[in-house]
Amino acid sequence: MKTNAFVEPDDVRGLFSRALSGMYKAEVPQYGALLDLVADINAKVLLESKGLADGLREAGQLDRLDVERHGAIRLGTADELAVMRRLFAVMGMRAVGYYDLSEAGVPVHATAFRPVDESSLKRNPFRVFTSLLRLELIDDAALRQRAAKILAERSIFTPRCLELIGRAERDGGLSDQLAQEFVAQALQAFRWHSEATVDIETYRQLRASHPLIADVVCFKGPHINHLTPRVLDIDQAQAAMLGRGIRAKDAIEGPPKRKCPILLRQTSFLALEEPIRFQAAQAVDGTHTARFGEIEQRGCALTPKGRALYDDLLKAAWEAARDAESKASALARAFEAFPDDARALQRQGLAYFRYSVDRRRPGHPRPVSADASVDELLDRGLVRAEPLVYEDFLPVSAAGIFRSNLGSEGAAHYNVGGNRKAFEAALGTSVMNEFALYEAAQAASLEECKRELAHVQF
Ligand code: OOG
Ligand code: NI
Repeated sequence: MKTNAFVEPDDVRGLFSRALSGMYKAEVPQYGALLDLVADINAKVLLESKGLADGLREAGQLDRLDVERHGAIRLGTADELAVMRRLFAVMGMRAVGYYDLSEAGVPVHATAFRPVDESSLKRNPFRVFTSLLRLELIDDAALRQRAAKILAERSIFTPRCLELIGRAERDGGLSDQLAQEFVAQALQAFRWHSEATVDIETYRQLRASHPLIADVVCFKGPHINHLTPRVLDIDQAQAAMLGRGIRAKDAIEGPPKRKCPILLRQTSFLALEEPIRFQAAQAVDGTHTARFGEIEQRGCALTPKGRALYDDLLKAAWEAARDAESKASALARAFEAFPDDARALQRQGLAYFRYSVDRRRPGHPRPVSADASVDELLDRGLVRAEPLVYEDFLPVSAAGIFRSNLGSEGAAHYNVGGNRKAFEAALGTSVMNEFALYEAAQAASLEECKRELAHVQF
């Protein structure tokens, strides 16, 4: 078979993301309502702010907005994670970043599967926050072994899904028909199961250890637990959610509202209580909460220096705040120390940018030397700088999202720290470094500018 007969991984990802969204809409109607709400707000914001619309269009962000979303799953075993990596690779998604959530009392570590090339991100930046349960954090040895045994007995991928992953790896891609089939089969691993694989007593014991452990261990598969569209104004969205009677989380995670958005701001509505049938001689009914809705606003990616400042200010705000209300004002106060205009962020090396030759200003008499600094190019108006969008996640925010959706039992403390080595051993490869990806994108854009400026006759 010729290579050009294969569907592009970007297109497989597009198909999968659309199919997953359709499935989740059918399973959780509130998600559909949330998509409508976000589409309304985005249309309104774009209409009201021509500057924002132009900026997004130029940065290639406008077209991807309608298809942009992330989801999350929680896996139980190293094998599940290894196969999930291969499944996502068929869709052009790689594991980026390591997130240790144990520090925040959640017994998992995680990565984000996402596209990494600029052209792929522009097409469809679908990402999946993928956690792996750390069974070693269950104190009770008998319960730990029980959980491991239950997990070892399940198989979350259909045999045909495994076959098609192997086929894609062997042949280097999938034909149109096989790609469609792959999407349908892959989807099975993400669907909801209203029947538990355990009896209610086992469920309760695992739940008492940590609600997340019950969520991972007691079901046939790692049901997608939320899908998050990208909104252009999260404060408006939060107000609109409350206005439509959606029980949103009380505070927005991440940085406060700013003129020049950074990183990621997120809010969610609470998990649904869903009827579950438990195993027993005579099936027993109960409930479980796992699935929820979330929206997010994305801002620019920060350098390690910018990120360190963000982490410090967030910590200072938390220490200063006594309750939810004072948290919002403490956050706003703390972040006064974070420059809030693009040029200052650029000059101080706090954020990443994509540089492009500014063709709106004709007539530059002096040639540009190959070693001209970015500042010089910007000051002379030869290049423009667009912030690079943050494509990843924030561990403190993620922990807040986990906590708000797992129920009140989840007040565990683990003092073990992360274990990236074990995570990467399970994954079967090392995770990519997100800073290196932004750095490379920024450097490539600057190189391109210099190449153009060396040739262009103004
Ligand atoms: C994942 C929570 C993390 C986010 O947006 O930070 C996440 C989960 O609850 O499984 O999705
Ligand atoms: Ni999320």
